[in-house]
Amino acid sequence: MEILRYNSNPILTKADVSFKVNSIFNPGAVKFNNKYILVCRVEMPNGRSSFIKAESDDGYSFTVDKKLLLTPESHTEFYEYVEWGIEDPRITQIEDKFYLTYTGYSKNMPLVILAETEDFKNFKIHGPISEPSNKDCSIFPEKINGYYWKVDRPSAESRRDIWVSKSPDLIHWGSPKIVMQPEQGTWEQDKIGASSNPIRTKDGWLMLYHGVRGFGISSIYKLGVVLLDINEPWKVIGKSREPILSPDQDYERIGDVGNVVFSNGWIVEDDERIKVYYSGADTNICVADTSINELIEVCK
Ligand code: BMA
Repeated sequence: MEILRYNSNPILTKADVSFKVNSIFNPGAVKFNNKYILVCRVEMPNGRSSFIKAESDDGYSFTVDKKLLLTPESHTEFYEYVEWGIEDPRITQIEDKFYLTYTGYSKNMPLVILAETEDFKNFKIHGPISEPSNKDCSIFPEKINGYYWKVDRPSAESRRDIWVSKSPDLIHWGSPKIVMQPEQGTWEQDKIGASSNPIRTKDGWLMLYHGVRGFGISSIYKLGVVLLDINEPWKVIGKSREPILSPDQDYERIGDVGNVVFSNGWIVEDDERIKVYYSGADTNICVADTSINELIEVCK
């Protein structure tokens, strides 16, 4: 099963940004006040990334803000952890607040930064919630057994596995547990990482992840999906045996980093259909359609 690409992809490119950027890609996604909100990564001409907001009434046609939303410089007291850029935000709503987890990149290596907002205008930046190297972090949308939980992807030696950990306050994290490691001899054999925020379904937590396999001098990034136990989120109930999206179209094959489909956000509609926001070749923003049921079926 492959999720269904929108026929007017890509929906955003650097031509939609009112000032000079190298690329716009890897957005976090959420619905707020009946609008579709994307917090997009823009790579600036100097090669460092910031975030910009794009808004839409229908989830396909987006208008990009005229100015940046968050920059390394917004991180005053945490600047030394983001000096080389902020990348790949995931957004989770818990009650009235939106929590952004993203990569802070600097000479101190990539690590996870947490920020919160209620209006996508004012942000409270909490700073690093992991040590380096760590990426691909997303927070579960509700407490499990009295704790907040996050999924992330620490790097140790040559290992690139998905882990969960828990927190009483979203700031202090502990009790790490491994969730899954790349399956050798397959499309995901070199590294995996959480893509979307996990969503609650009747069968478990549903989450997109990306898998990478190196070929010669390049790596191919594809998307898979996994179902985690509702009460013990480190337990995998099932996962897709084949990717649900692989680079195939020119806008996924050709760009700054070719042969990449990468997602860090999706939006679930009231009828349980899902818009998966993703980027082709680290260069643009695309959308694809699927549903909770279809994704659960491929995990079983
Ligand atoms: C990952 C991250 C993503 C990027 C992907 C493919 O390690 O850096 O931002 O989309 O590689 O290049």
